[in-house]
Amino acid sequence: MLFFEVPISAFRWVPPFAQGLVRDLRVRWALEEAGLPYKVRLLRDGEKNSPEYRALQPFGQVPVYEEDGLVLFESGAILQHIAEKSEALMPRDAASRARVIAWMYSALNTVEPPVLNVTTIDLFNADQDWAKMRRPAELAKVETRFTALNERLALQDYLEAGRFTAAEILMVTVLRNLRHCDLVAQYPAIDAYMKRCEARPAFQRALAAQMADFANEAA
Ligand SMILES: N[C@@H](CCC(=O)N[C@@H](CS)C(=O)NCC(=O)O)C(=O)O
Repeated sequence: MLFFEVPISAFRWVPPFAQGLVRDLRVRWALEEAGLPYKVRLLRDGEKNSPEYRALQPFGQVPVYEEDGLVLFESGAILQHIAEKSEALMPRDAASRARVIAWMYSALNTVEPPVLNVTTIDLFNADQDWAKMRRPAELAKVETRFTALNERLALQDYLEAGRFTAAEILMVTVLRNLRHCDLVAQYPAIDAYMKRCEARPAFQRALAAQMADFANEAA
């Protein structure tokens, strides 16, 4: 059990389209679910590219998680580490645990790439000719994944172990990247799953904390 506040890194401010999506949200949510205290190291402009920060996160990204001499980057790895500490996020049974980890990879490796391709087109390149031509194919890839995920979630409330786990945090934060469009709403089981997970008090606290940091900076 951790009795001290672990530092995590986050951006001091991002534009509104990214607020509520930045990946430190995953870590905040996991720590909230686990009941572990944390404090946030808010990066100043340009600080992500400083040698000091690059020593912690080689790509200059957020989040970084620090705990008693251990420095971790990659939100998936951080979540797995936190989940190993807390049964709230990971079942103890070895087979279930392995399958939760499989779903964590699946969120990051199978679902997130096509989702981000559509998001990148919609949010940054919507006016470009290449984006208009490319979008239907990228959308089709998301639809293929969502059809399968929807079938699974029509049978069960959670991805694995019959309960909320760290896999939900990754899957839901991936799905949130599509909040600018109605794609998730077209898949009733995914939509209900997302709402079920986002209704959790731990998520609400994590989201409010991230948004409060941006609001403080803007004030
Ligand atoms: N795979 C990394 C991705 C981290 C990432 O892309 N973070 C974004 C914020 S959500 C970032 O720091 N972007 C700034 C940059 O890449 O320079 C993870 O999951 O931690």
